[in-house]
Amino acid sequence: MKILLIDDSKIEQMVINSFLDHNAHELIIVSSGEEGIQTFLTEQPDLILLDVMMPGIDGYEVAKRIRASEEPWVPIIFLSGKTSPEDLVEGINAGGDDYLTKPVDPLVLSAKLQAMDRIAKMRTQLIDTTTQLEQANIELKKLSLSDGLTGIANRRYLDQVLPLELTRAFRDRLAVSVLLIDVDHFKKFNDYYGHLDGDDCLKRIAQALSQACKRPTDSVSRYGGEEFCIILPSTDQTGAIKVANRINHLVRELAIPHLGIGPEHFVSVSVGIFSYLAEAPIDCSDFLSHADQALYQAKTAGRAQYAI
Ligand code: GH3
Ligand code: MG
Ligand code: MG
Ligand code: MG
Repeated sequence: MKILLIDDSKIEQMVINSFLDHNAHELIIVSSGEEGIQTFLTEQPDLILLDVMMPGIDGYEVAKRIRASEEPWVPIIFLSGKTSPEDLVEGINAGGDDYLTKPVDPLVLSAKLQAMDRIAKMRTQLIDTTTQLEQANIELKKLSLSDGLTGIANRRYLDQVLPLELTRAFRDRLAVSVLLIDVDHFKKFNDYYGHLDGDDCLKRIAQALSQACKRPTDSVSRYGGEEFCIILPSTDQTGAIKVANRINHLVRELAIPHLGIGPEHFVSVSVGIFSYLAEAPIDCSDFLSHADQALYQAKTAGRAQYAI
């Protein structure tokens, strides 16, 4: 352990120095409270041995200031000539973890150091475990909101985000647009190529959709089997049409053959657009059903296009 001894008495400094097993511990000695706090901050010791009566700020005050600092906890053991129970209580209240009276017995000191070291190690383990758990929780949350096949957000994510976006849009009087995207003749694609190729096709389309969205606030999610949903915050109809055009273009560029609907055919998507102008509150299902009607129009008008 790196031990910081804060004590104004030269004799006490020599005594502690002679007690310590220098193979196991490194000792840093300072003679005042002010210096002690400075050294604590710069050296980051594993343990502090702290005298109470010193010129300048006393040991209690040193302990209080150390505890009030942003630094992580280190054990503080008081070493004091003040021997009453009230002194001990004051030391513990100031943030000390133990209180030994002078003259301190070398065996007692050694045992106390050992005990504090054990506590400090357990604390470190606990912090490590907590950090790992927090990390695992973040991963789990991410997993629970993402689609296993395509890696983009899933329906649960959309269900969480959409109400917030609509509320915010209404509050700030900002437009928000939604695109519903459905793969054309996808049943026939599966029938012709099989489900594995179908899955692969969905992955590539999901990538194209993500690519079509330029703003970090845009969110692409898998809405259902071969249907996707894109929320475009702060975007009016003109902006939404741009994204829809980009989508049709990027999917065409994928050039995934679809011989299930005839020679010379490629996979395409239909897009339904709805733009909400924040004139009145709207709920999620109304918002989406407008886009669904537009999608239906794109389908009946011949697919591979968008409709409003
Ligand atoms: P339309 O152009 O009218 O949209 O025709 P469609 O065949 O795409 O529409 P329909 O909704 O009838 O069929 C969707 C098909 O999508 C049904 C199912 O075979 C396929 N599908 C849905 N989810 C998945 C999936 O996760 N993987 C694969 N491979 N296929 C899926
Ligand atoms: Mg003293
Ligand atoms: Mg469909
Ligand atoms: Mg379809």
